[in-house]
Amino acid sequence: MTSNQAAADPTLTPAWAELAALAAALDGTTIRALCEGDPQRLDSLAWTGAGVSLDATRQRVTPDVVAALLRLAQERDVLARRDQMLAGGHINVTEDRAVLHTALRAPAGSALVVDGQDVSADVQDVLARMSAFADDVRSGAWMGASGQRISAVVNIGIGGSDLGPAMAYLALRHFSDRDMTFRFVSNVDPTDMVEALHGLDPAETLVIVASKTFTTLETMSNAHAARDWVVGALGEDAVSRHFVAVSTNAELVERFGIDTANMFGFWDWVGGRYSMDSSIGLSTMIAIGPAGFRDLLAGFHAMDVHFASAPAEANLPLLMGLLAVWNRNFLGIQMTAVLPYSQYLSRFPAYLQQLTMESNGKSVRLDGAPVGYDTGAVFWGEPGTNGQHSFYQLLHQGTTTVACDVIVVARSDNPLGDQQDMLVANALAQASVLSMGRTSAEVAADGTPAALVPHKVMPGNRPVSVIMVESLRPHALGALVALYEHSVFTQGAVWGIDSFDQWGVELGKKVAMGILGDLRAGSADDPVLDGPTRASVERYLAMRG
Ligand code: G6Q
Repeated sequence: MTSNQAAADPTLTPAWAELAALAAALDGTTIRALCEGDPQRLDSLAWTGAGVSLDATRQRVTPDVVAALLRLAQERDVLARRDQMLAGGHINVTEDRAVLHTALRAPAGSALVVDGQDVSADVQDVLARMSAFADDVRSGAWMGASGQRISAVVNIGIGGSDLGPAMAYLALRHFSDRDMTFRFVSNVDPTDMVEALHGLDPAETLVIVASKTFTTLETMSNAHAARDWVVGALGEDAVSRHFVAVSTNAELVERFGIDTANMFGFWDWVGGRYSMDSSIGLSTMIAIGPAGFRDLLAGFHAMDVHFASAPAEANLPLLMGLLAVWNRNFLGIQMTAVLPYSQYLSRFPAYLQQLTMESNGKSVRLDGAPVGYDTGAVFWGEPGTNGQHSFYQLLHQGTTTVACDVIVVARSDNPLGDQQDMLVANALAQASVLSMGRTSAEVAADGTPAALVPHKVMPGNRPVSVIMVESLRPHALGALVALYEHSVFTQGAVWGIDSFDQWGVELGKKVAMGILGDLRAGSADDPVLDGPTRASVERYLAMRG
């Protein structure tokens, strides 16, 4: 083994071998047995940081496992890599870029110079412009072309330019201006656009075209459709009053007809899925106001500071990421269900799907060699209690073990009788049943007929983390998102992969453009089409008529 191999391959570290041995020794030991056997567990497996509490007592781990995971982090230089990221090192190796979403929420005067550029001054400059604009829209000082106040904002973007703003708008709706309507259009399916514009008055609508590149097929098609809608009603001159852009591409923004004075920039060191706190969050800022947005940024920053400075053994994102590595690589768990017990967080699982799977769904290491171990898990989920009445059956009794993140918001912004207690009772009940289960003896002791006993046994032993925040004010949402961001970073650093590129999504886009040419020509003769695709094109052309 060369030292390069050892540096690239986590399985060659002593801690990896130690963890494998610990996993073998724990085989057959249930979470319930671990909890019953260690009354101190609560003290050693629950942590708090930046207002977020992470309770890992229901994970299938012992304090020894956590200690070995921390050694793995050390042997993998995770914290050194974290410091490199925070200092603007080009840790996105395949794109040769810095990864600096943390700079987006650093307080003014943070004095970070990267690649010769004063990053913090740039960030504050854009934030100030966004704030002035958001205030103008909210106060009515910014008017549409016919002098009417803006009452609706339509954000057009996709992927990282949609999921964050759409998730955040729902999550922070309680803090939003209720006199305004916010809609989010992402899909190239024309239905998305048509339904989003339904009932809106172009004279009172502001369209935000959110696209880092300003070339994305879906976004540009939808932006042109919205442009036609506005121009059809108000004339060509209305474009500059009804469209603003969030982009890094001034040239294309201008060509679209948007005044670059109304363009809010960001930088190539902000990855799409890490951009909800950049100017991509303009719709969020208009919805909750600049002060609310600053509170959101402060929450992100509080978790950044925690990640940067808390000791490893009490560092939430580090520990959460390491537990994910344990579940994935040593317990062989392939999926994580995100189960927010908060209706406001109903799009949070979708948001996390991109953050986690686009970041860590990789199968080559930084040095280009194939990984010989599992990387990113599948993330999915739905808010509780709804999920309980649908897919939880599989979580409880299916043959696939799914790790669960149960997210609890302690205080409701909408108290209604004791419904909040009902909600939290359900969250904690699920966390308990998933992890502790119910044995056949316990089921039988309830007087269950013998034939039914095996059907009612709950195997338990599903690893569960309970993540709790006091309330869902913007600060808490920021801290929660940053927790997952840094957990994703930690996993990627252990695995030695590039968590910040996304080459796997490129080829499909290119192939689609080729097929689009065929569909426009109405022909399936293209020799580059593979057999099944040619047949599907023919079937589609016949059905389309
Ligand atoms: C995220 C990805 C991707 C991106 C979209 C939209 O990390 O890069 O989801 O955000 O493809 O790209 P544009 O903002 O350039 O339109």
